[in-house]
Amino acid sequence: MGVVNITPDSFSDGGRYLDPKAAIAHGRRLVDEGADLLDLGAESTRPGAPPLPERDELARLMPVLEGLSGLGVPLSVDTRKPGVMRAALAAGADMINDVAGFRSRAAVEAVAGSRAALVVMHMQGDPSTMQAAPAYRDVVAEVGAWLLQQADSLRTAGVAGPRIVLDPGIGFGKTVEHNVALLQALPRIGDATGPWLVGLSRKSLIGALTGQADPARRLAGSLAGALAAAARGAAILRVHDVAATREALAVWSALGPASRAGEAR
Ligand code: HH2
Repeated sequence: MGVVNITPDSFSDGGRYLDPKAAIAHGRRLVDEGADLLDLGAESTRPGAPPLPERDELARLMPVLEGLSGLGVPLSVDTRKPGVMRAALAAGADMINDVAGFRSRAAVEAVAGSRAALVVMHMQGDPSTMQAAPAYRDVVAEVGAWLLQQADSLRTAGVAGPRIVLDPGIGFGKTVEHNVALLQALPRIGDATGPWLVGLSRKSLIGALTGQADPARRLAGSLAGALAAAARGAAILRVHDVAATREALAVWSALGPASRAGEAR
């Protein structure tokens, strides 16, 4: 999943693709590089980000969603707002990615009657305060239970199970230790077994593990993280650097995990 941030303030590429033409060109480039789907986001959810009015989010998103339709890959829309979900679905979005995990009744109602895939992501709190003091008794059990509860409420509203994708929400109300515990628990987080989307590309987790302060220079760490997530069964990797991730995955999958190499002997 290639990331297209149509924002002035995203943590790693804010401002580069705010112009719709630049965002559309970037989306096309990511598909040329091998993205299987694109995730379009018009509101930054970086720690401390202020909320964006719905009309501003729509004004950024819709020209890019329209400009990238017909490209031959599914389009995901990263939004927390029911009104944006409805408009995106009406314009043909194939997936709705809600970093708030469809917490509100209005969000569930906005998507239930569609045929789109739905990403349920876990976040403790909201972006303006989530990194202030994240706390859990047992992060793996709590995140897993919350994701299953949200998936249940979508199913109760009529969403077929195979439409639902789960995401532990790396960096969303979590310390480095919380993020590591969740990634190490994959492919099973508590009682939840996926399918999993993992987004760790360029995040502060990678900065903390490598000492690399500049998000734009966290490629090597992000690739290692992507391979670790793939090895643990992630179905979708949400990444900024599609070509490099494709190359890393090609080598990793040709060489195979140790257990498969053992079987072949
Ligand atoms: N991470 C970000 C945004 N959306 N969606 C899912 N499902 N999972 C993630 O891990 C995830 C996400 C943050 O990354 P980015 O879009 O690059 O930054 P920003 O929120 O500053 O625009």
